[in-house]
Amino acid sequence: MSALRFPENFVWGAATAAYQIEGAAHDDGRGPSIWDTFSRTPGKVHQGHTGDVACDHYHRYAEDVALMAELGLRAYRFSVAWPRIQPDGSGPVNPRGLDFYDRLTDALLARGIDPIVTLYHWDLPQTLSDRGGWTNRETAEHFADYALAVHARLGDRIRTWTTLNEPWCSAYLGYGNGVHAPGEQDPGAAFSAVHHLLLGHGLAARALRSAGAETVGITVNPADVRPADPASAADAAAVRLVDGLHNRIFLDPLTGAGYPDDVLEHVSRLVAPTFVRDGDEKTIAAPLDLLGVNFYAPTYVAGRTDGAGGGGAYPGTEGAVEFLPPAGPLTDMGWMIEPAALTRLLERIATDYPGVPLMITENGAAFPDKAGTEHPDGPGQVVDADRIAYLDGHLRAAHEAIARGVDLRGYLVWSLLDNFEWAEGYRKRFGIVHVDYLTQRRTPKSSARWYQEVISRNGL
Ligand code: IFM
Repeated sequence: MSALRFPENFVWGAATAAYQIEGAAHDDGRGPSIWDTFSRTPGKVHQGHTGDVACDHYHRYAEDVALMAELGLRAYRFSVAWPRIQPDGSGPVNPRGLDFYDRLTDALLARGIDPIVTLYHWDLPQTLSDRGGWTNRETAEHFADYALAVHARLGDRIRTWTTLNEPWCSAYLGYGNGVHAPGEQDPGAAFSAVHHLLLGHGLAARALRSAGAETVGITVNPADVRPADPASAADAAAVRLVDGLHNRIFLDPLTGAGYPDDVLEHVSRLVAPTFVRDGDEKTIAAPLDLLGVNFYAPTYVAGRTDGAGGGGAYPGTEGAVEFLPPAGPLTDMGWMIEPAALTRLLERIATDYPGVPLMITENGAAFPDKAGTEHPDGPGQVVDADRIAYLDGHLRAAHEAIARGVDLRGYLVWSLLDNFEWAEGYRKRFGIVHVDYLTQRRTPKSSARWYQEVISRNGL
């Protein structure tokens, strides 16, 4: 295959999230989050794994930043743990929590790595959850205060701020099917959470911009929703419904179009959307400098009229929509590998929501690679050809989107390190760097060395 070069100044980096790597769950005044509670609830997380220690990044950040520099990363996307900054989610700011991100930011900048901050990657302070979490409008207001507190400390050094990571997951998995914290199963709560997450984004984005933030954005995980049978009208209707509940419910209001009528009608069948107040849609439509896109796999659906569809995580689709079992080669998550879906998705976003620069803020794959004390591929080696193939395919797909005119600014691999994969615990490994959880030893996998080459060549 011929060489592919990415645009000059294309941002190459990696991403992680606080609860998944930091550990130090009780250090320096950190308060409890919904993931501390959820992971301690029997049956919720694989083998009762928790983020108490994780990759111990809180104590090993300097070593990890050195590794990033060795790999040539130009950017590093990390999230700030709200409960470190405000242990109860509101009120006094904990300076020792901010100190950690201050040290991390300085370490990154000293190595020429651009920090990209995510303010919320799912670790809601437990106290706020006890008051309703994202179903309570006050959480959105507290989120803006918290964003300002972080900006007040780091705003002199951090250029790129993203508010939420994947609000779809927070709302539908957290409050809809309950597979994520806080584990509620209530369709009305899921939609109320969607709205308050978006409102929190809008309030925080406005506050950050007034405080002088240079680049303000949000990260979503939009779906490339495809029909099982392209000729079927029922399947087309299922695509439209799932697209509405996954993509348009977020992207339309974020870009100023307000909630789509068909989506509001669907929501109204499950809950009266009284949580949407006058002026909210305007707040949510705060100008976006960057839209982060997290992508892993496409979604294939079929329309059912016999009430036999599973409905998946989408409230109100039970019986009417069947989510097809993933086909073809799968990752260790059981997710399909179809890079062309990424090109389609990026093109679609660029077409339907023009004018917003895009960045792939997560893309990667879990594979059960082994190292160290387990089954070494050789001394100090973790050979992960399957991950390289996945990343190579998706980078080619991203390049194709750029060639078709999409304004794609960068690519951040998920993830730098193997880490706590939420309900799956530590059994799923997404890292380009292997973590031995017994010793905390880091071993760059072959994919890390491959990625290092990609970055140095600015292409494939
Ligand atoms: O690990 C997660 C991450 O926290 C959010 N996006 C998807 C990843 C893989 O499931």
